[in-house]
Amino acid sequence: MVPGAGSSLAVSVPSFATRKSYATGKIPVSVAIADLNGDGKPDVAVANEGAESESVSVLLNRGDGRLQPRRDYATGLEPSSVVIGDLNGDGKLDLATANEDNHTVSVLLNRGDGSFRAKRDYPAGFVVSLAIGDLNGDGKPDLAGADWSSGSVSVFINKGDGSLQPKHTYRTGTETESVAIGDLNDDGKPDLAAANRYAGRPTVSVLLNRGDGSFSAKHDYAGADPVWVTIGDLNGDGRPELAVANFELRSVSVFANNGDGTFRKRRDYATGNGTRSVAIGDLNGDGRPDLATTDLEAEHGFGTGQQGCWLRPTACIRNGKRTCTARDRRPERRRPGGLSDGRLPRPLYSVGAG
Ligand SMILES: [Ca+2]
Ligand SMILES: [Ca+2]
Ligand SMILES: [Ca+2]
Ligand SMILES: [Ca+2]
Repeated sequence: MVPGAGSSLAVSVPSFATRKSYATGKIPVSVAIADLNGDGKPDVAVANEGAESESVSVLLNRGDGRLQPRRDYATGLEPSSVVIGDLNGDGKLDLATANEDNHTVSVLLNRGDGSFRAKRDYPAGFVVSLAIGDLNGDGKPDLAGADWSSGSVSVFINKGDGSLQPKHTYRTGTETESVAIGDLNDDGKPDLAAANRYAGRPTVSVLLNRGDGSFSAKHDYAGADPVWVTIGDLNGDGRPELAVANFELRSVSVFANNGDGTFRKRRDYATGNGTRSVAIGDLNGDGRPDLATTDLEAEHGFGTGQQGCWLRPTACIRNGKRTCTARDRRPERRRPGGLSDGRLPRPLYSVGAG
């Protein structure tokens, strides 16, 4: 709260109505929100990685905040991440997914009414999450993918018509889980940040844009247990920070920007257990950005080889003082506690920073 001092900002403690659930496909793991049919109301796209029904569910807004029943569109196998952007420049927002199982990116172009044409697939490597942004400054959004198995970020430049050039790969660290796009050194060109989880050397990599959508060699910062990175100005100096979720350490790290795209040592803030993703937004309307995390609570222990876990979303809101609310514990999803190859379970949901 900021009483007095001439403040006229309307400030309220954030609160949320009881959830309303809508059916998606099997194992919905990633969600993105934007106006897909051009009626001015935000719609929802969800990646469903459930076996034999891999798809994106599109749920159009009825206009009153409720959503229409889903319509599903086939993607590649095991889509773990969905992003939205106008890839072919027709003014209608399109979809792209990263597909872990057959190592592709699927692009689905909007027919113009919020329905989508059949996918087109591009070879991608083992990309586990995607970010979207215009990396080469031609006005058409491009894609960046975190490649877990090769420890790199793959950049897919848009040819302009929604088809993608072959990927360019940039070395990051080991076990790259997440990538984010934002202008980190204030030259007007979007840069990349990547979270590299490998326990032997957890790092956050920063790669600056050379200006043409190619990237300079990485600069690494020591991370804690980095599995997700997002970019946003947290201290109001106009230069974006990095906010990083630490899966097993119940924390998020904030790396403050020195102003030139280099970053200070991280500062860690406590969250819930199994923090899988983090987003930035002004949750209470005071004009200052807050952080929200998804925390997957491991009842039977990730990495122990035991079966089953319960996921409990919690919201940790930080804005001067901290409030944490834990919603009712409920079994959401069961899957092996540790994936056989050591990778993490995907997030229950992820939230774009807008
Ligand atoms: Ca809409
Ligand atoms: Ca389009
Ligand atoms: Ca571009
Ligand atoms: Ca830049």
